[in-house]
Amino acid sequence: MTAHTARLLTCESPGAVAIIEFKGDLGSLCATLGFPLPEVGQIALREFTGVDEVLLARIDEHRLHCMPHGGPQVLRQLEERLEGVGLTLERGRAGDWPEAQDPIEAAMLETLPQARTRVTMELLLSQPARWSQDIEWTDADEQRSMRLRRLLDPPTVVLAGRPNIGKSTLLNALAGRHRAIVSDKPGTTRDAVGAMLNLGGLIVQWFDAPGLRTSDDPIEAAAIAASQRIIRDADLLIAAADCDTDWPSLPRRPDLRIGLRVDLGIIRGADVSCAAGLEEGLEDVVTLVREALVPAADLECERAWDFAQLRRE
Ligand SMILES: Nc1nc2c(ncn2[C@@H]2O[C@H](COP(=O)(O)OP(=O)(O)O)[C@@H](O)[C@H]2O)c(=O)[nH]1
Ligand SMILES: [Mg+2]
Repeated sequence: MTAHTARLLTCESPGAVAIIEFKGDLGSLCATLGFPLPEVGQIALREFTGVDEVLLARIDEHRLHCMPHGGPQVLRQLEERLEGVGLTLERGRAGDWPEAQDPIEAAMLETLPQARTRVTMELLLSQPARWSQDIEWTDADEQRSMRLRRLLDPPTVVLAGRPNIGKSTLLNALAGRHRAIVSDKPGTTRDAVGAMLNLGGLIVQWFDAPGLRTSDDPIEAAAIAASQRIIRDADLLIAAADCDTDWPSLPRRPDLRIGLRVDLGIIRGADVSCAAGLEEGLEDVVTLVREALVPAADLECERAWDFAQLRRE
């Protein structure tokens, strides 16, 4: 039996400072942990034996906030030290944000660490003010909210087309560095090769993959099966062709068609064309793909975004 509790008020992801709230008989707790208890209203810098220097803020008679650095290593050590004296570090739940004005702000703070781009961060930060207005939710709001979830949960984009038409070159040009294997020999990219790309504020997981084909070689057949799975599960399926090759046959209708190596000739039926090897037309590709997943109109819309399925709770 313990007369105290310890609860992590800050979120799990690494931050500059973490806050742990101690409650209960603080005098005996501090004696056990080996540092003097600050007076009510006092803030003190203390050595948390062998772990870290912490700020202690005595909120009232029975509450003490302990603020170590917020790195995972420090927290782990501190948690072990607390377990050594029979205290379990409880985890905060959404809504436990002491600085939040209301549940929406608490949910926003909880979600903020998932934002990987400035666009997403700014959109999240603007939500509490939007939710504080009278909102009449429409189906359009619901659908926009679902599309905007892609800002928090990177969608997969698959570029499928025959070998040797410049798919990997496009991925490399978009990534701004060499990730995929680029080669003159058809079929060099055996497995689907992926990279995380920032497409104008939207992070996507981009793969290139061959279209439907068969092979007697078991390794090649396994690679084909893997790329078929990626094609099937893609959030956005893009067909690729150049002027000399046909559009690939795919298990479903592609969402977009991109023409590659357009410097060698016009590609009929393409929604957009580029010459990635010459760094030409890349911005048009980025805009069209971003637009297909998260339209600019959704980003510019000033209505509230249900960023954490708050209306279903
Ligand atoms: N002319 C031209 N050649 C390109 C372009 N992009 C790629 N290539 C060349 O096309 C060949 C195949 O490219 P790669 O990206 O490996 O094709 P993948 O098999 O579809 O991934 C390589 O020799 C590239 O240098 C381009 O925009 N124009
Ligand atoms: Mg390739």
